[in-house]
Amino acid sequence: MERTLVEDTINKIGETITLKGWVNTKRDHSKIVFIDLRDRTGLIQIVGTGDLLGSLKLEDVVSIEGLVKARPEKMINPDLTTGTVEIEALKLAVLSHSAELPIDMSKETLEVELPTLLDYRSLSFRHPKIQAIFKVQAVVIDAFRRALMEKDFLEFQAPSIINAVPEGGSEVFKVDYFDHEAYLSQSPQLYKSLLTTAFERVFSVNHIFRAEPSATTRHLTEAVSLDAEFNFIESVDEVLDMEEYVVRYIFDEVQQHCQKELALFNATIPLMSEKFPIIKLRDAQEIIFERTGRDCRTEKDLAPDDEREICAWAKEEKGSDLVFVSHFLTKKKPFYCYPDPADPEYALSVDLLCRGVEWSSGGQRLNDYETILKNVHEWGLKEEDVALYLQAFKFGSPPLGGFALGAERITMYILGLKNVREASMFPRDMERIDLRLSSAK
Ligand code: AMO
Repeated sequence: MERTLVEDTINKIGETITLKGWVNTKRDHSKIVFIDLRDRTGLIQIVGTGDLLGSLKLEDVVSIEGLVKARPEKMINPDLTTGTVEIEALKLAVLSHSAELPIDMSKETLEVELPTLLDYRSLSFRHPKIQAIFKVQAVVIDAFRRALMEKDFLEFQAPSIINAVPEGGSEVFKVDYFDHEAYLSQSPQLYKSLLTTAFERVFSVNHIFRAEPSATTRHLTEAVSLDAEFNFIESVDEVLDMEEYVVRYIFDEVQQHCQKELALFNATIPLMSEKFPIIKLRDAQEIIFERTGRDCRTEKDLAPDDEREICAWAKEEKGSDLVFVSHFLTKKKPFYCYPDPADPEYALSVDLLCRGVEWSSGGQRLNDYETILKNVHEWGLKEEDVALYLQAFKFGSPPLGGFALGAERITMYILGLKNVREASMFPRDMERIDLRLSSAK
């Protein structure tokens, strides 16, 4: 008999159907046994005799033929999409046996510490709440793509092995590349910018690698970056408008397609005012000083506490969970950033913060070949390392800008997860490349 999916059972009352899936939970009353069967579309209650279902173990894979019955009014389970029906099991075939489970998968929330959850990643993926995280993430990434395709952007594939370090400094992984030294890409920045000189509008969904020796709840060593870049801009405002459009598009899609998933986490879409507020770094620092007495006015960047504070301010004063912070010190930003002509010590670079953390960086980029070349030297880079980039700007290059959003951070802060590792299927950090490095020694 053809397979029926769990979510379709509610329309098949009175029919005999075949369901296939995993035994998610089991309540054994000896003569009568209840199981919740799980497939990719959800959970459904199956009831059968002890003789038929009694020997089943959790995570066994089964094919069950059964009769779909409407549940009596008082037995309806409002927490289950299939809560109006149950299946009376008639026939059972076990397709695959599961070994005894090392973690209890039957709870609504997995009650294990994060390291254990990651140690048993193949299993934890089967838990409805963990699946919800990656459903939301898939919708976020898909929405990012579609938002930009609707604006005529072309998707490109960025290389992961690169010869230069565009974002500056220390946090790179070196690669032994035949007889040469290469790096894992920190960002597709130089590629997306140079591509605009041919395609005008480009975006990519790609992995970035950061050898940050810090074990925070917000940093991975490999993350998914949602990058966009475009040219013929009149000013940096166009970049911010584009980013705001993309973020709103993402939220709309999550709101539309992830109701069930948001409910599982008791999560809501971030609060948005009519226009995302924008504030200069220095003004943000003044506000933080006024609100908390903490003096960060000489700092080059916002510390985590400052980010939280300025988000609290934006929410209270502007009715927005999102806030753009602009004008970081030019000298502290990468060589390609565009200094504000009115105040060149500060760059037209802009971070987007939401719910207390940075979700993206972006801004206007230099497009004048001579200025870029001058900066390459001033920033201590080797001309030959960025030769391809320079070439693009030598031969005609309109004003440009762009931004990059972190896919894991968006997922984490939409759902209110405590650790960014929960929002990465296979998180890499200082202590883990699938297996725990400390125990692998
Ligand atoms: P930046 O370095 O700020 O900007 O990165 C952009 C966004 O990517 C995410 N992100 C990370 N997420 C998890 N773990 C990490 N280690 C990590 N590093 C970055 C964050 C961050 O805001 N070239 C610029 C972008 C641009 O200007 O277009 C860049 O790389 O959400």
